[in-house]
Amino acid sequence: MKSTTLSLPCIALFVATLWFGSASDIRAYTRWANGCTDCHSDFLDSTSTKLGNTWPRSKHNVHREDMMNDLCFTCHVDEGDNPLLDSSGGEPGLPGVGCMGCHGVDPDPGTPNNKEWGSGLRQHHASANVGTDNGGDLCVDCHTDTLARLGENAVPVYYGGTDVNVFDPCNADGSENWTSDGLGLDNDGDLDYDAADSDCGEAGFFEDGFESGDTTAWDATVP
Ligand code: HEC
Ligand code: HEC
Ligand code: HEC
Ligand code: HEC
Ligand SMILES: [Ca+2]
Ligand SMILES: [Ca+2]
Ligand SMILES: [Ca+2]
Repeated sequence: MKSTTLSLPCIALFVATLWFGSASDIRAYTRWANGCTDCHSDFLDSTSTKLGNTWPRSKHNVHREDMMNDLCFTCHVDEGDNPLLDSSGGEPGLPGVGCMGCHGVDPDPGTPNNKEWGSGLRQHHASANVGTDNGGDLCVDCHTDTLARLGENAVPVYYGGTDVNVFDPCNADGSENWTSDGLGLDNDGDLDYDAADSDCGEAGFFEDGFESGDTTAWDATVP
C-alpha cells in the first residue's frame, strides 16, 4: 500500500514532465499544418473561419495568384512544403519571413527576429475568443508577447513589394480584402478592421476628405 501511494504521484510527475517537456515540439506552431489547421480547414480549400465569409477560389490560389503574382517563396522554402510561419526562401526584394511578411510586423526593427512579429495575429485570436486548439491550448499558453504592439496602420514588409498586390493595412484602396465580407485584416487584433480602427482615422481623413462621416467636430463659424 505504502509503495503504491508513493509511486502514483511519482508516475504522474514523470508523465507530466514528458508531456509538457515535449509539448512544444509536438504542438509547436512553427508550421501552418502543425496547429493552425486544428481550426482553419485546409489551405487548399475555399472555406473561411469567419461566419458567412467566403473565398472566391482556394485560399492557396487567392494568396499565391491574386494577392501575389506567383511568388511561391514568400511562403515556401521548397515548393509544396508545409510552410514555416516566419521563415521562407524569399523572393527578389522580399526577405524570407514567411507568413509574417503580411500577417505580422516587426515590433523592434534592427534586432534579429524576436518571434513577436505575430503578436497582432495572436491578439486577434484572444480578442475573438476562439478557444483552445486540439491540444487544449490558447496562443498565450505558449507565447509571451512583451513588446508594444504596433497599430492597424503599421505596414507589413511584403505589402507593396514587387509583384505583391496588397498595399494598405488600413484597406483604403480595398487591396487587403479578397473575400466576400469586404474586410481586410484586423492587423493589431483589437477587433476593429481597417478604417474602423482609430489607428487608421487620420490616414482616411487626409486621403479622401471626410471618410468617417463624423461631423461632430465641425464648426459652422467662419474664422
Ligand atoms: C482554436 C482555433 C484556432 C487556431 C488554433 C487558429 N485559429 Fe486562426 N482563427 C480562428 C477563428 C475562429 C478566426 C476568426 C475569428 C473572428 O474574427 O471571428 C481566426 C482568424 C484568423 C485569421 C484572420 C484574422 C483577421 O484579421 O481577420 C488569420 C489570418 C488566422 N486566423 C491565422 C491563423 C494561424 C496562422 C494560426 C496558427 C498559427 C491560427 N490562425 C490558429 C481560429 C483559430
Ligand atoms: C501564402 C503562402 C503560400 C504561397 C505564396 C504559396 N503556397 Fe503553396 N502552400 C501553402 C500552404 C499553407 C500549403 C499547405 C501545406 C500543408 O497543409 O501541409 C501549400 C501547399 C502547396 C503544395 C502541396 C499541395 C498541392 O497543391 O499539391 C504545393 C505543390 C504548393 N503549395 C506549391 C506552391 C507553388 C508552386 C507556389 C507558387 C506558384 C505556392 N505554392 C505558393 C502556402 C503557400
Ligand atoms: C503548444 C504551443 C503553441 C501554441 C498553443 C501556439 N504556438 Fe505559435 N509558436 C509556438 C512555437 C514553439 C513557435 C516557434 C518559436 C520559435 O521558433 O522560437 C511558434 C511560432 C509562432 C509564430 C511565428 C513567430 C512570430 O513571429 O510571432 C506565429 C505567428 C505563431 N506562433 C502564432 C500562433 C497563434 C496565432 C497561436 C494561437 C492560435 C499560436 N501560435 C499558438 C508554439 C505555440
Ligand atoms: C501577400 C500577403 C500575404 C501573405 C504572404 C500571407 N497572407 Fe494570409 N492573408 C492575407 C490577407 C490580405 C488576408 C485577408 C483576406 C480577406 O479576408 O479578405 C489573409 C487571410 C488569411 C487567412 C484567413 C482565412 C479565413 O479563415 O478567412 C489565413 C488562415 C491565412 N491568411 C493564412 C496564411 C498563412 C498560413 C500564410 C503563410 C504560409 C499566409 N497567410 C501568408 C495576406 C497574406
Ligand atoms: Ca475579407
Ligand atoms: Ca485593428
Ligand atoms: Ca487591416
